[in-house]
Amino acid sequence: MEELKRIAAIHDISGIGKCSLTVALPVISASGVECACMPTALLSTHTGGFSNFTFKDLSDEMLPIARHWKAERMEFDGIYSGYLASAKQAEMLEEIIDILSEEKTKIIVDPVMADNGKYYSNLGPDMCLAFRRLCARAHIITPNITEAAFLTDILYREGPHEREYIDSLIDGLSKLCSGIIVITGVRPDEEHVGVYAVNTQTGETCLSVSQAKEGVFCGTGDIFASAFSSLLLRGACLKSATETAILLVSESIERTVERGGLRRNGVDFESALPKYIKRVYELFEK
Ligand code: PXL
Repeated sequence: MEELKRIAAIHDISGIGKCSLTVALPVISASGVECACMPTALLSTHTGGFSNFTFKDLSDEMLPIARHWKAERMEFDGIYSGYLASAKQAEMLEEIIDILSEEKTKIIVDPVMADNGKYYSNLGPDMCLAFRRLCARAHIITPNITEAAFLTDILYREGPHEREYIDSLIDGLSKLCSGIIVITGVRPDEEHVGVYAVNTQTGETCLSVSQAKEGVFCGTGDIFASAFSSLLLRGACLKSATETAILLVSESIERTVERGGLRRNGVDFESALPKYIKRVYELFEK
């Protein structure tokens, strides 16, 4: 039987809004991978669409957690980072990677800092500089279009995205990261949205899209990256990992649109998980 893989998920916990650890933990578990949680900050809600949210930086806990895990001889197949409290914390993450990683460990960096052409509240260009350094350590990066544009100093463009624009982002990102680059939120035309993935080592590429829905859906980048990274770690090929992760996101969005609830509360990934788990089962255990 296949050995259980373990990912250290290094994200904030936002109590409300279904993003970061509150989706990484269930999605990584549903993918058949153990999820060890290292919270970077504790918030009452995420920072998009809510005002007066509480925010506690947990930087002081992170190195002691990493040292304890190391002392307990915990091994990690993946270290997957998302939303970080500050640029200083991003520098600390480099030290944490040094403590926790081994030869086999894949480093996954989701440079969470911006969307729709703007930085998230509390974050700015210093975060972008820190993420450029982290991307150099990563085997997999999963920026959205805005983050890809900021990281490469290329002008942000709303969709539809021409092929040359996506190629220029990939070209810029491949100077920062020599592994797998996945750009999310790519709109090849008015009707579709999805991701473009490139393995810079093999040249393999994959565009996976679904029907676009009006508006912004919080947390979908985290759902995608959690599923995609887990599936790749379990040995799925780039195409299967991309398509299976995209289906989880698009089905979560469909349920949310049917329900018609507040967008800032996150998507109904819970209703989409049973079908996702069945697909994961078919990929690996059938
Ligand atoms: O999903 C990205 C994300 C994660 N964590 C926090 C956020 C956001 C996006 O707004 O505010 C706290």
